[in-house]
Amino acid sequence: MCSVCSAVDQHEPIQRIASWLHDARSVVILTGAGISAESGLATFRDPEEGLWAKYDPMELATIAAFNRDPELVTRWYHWRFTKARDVEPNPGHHALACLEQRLATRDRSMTVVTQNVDGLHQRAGSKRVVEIHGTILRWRCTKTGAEKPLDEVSFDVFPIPSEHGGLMRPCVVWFGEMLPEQALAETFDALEHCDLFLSVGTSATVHPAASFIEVARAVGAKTVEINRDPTPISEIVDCAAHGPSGEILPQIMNELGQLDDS
Ligand code: BV8
Repeated sequence: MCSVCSAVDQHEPIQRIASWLHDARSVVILTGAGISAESGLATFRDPEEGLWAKYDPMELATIAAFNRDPELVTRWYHWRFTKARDVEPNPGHHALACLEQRLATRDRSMTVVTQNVDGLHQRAGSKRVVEIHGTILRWRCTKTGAEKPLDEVSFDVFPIPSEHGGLMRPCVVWFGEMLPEQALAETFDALEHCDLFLSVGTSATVHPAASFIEVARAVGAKTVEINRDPTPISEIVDCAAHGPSGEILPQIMNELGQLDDS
């Protein structure tokens, strides 16, 4: 593993990651809540001020919590999507959208596999985004599974009755629920063909997403972590850059531009 960004030379990992992106033919980028932190959205593990400070997201993001207190869980998601709608993608999101465009013009592929449900990658312009934990921007009936976009759901009463005698719930994957088959299939297809894997803004603790790096390593891909704090994969990646993704990703893109010009 190369020296960690904060340890030796802040610039060395940036240069190395940029050179790997310059030569890569198929890139998979796994993102987590950390990439949205600089947009002002709370992560799962950083304490949240205010109303939700007394709740543990790991407890609320479960089918058991919804069945036990559908009003509380519905209000939590209403609060989360209201915040997600009020914020903007940050330079980290935009850097990944630019990277996807740059690779596409060179007939190379890139897939963003996101654990986030906030839709910020798509708002930044990323085209190939796999939402492996679903999205807060679509809701469905618990009885029929019929889905609706957020702006067709009425939030006048909590919990929200569906037209079919059930309740409306967000189209997210709760702990203890299976990930969407299509999303998993697309993810494993991208992983099995990648030669470069980046883990960005995730604590690498939730499965099966936390094990995706092993699939990339098994096919010989180089692996990179860009995260504020060290995680369980920091010691196994080929290169780690620790710091804010909203700063590191644009720096990598600048370095990549210089390689293109050289
Ligand atoms: C499954 C959607 C098969 C909802 C999420 C017992 C029973 C059942 C399952 C399990 C079990 N034990 C273990 C499991 C598996 C379980 C799991 O992994 N649990 C963990 C807690 C051990 N997984 C599941 O249940 C999955 N399904 O396994 O199905 C199954 C089914 C039944 C029975 C057995 C197996 C479903 C997992 C998906 C859950 N849904 N989200 C919602 O969003 O509300 S998970 C949710 O939490 C996020 O999507 C994300 O994945 C996770 C949080 O992780 P991160 O995104 O990494 O966020 P976090 O806050 O942790 O870290 C942020 C990082 O950013 C930090 O490292 C920080 O340093 C960094 N950072 C902060 N700021 C910045 C930054 N980095 C860069 N720049 C910055 N500025």
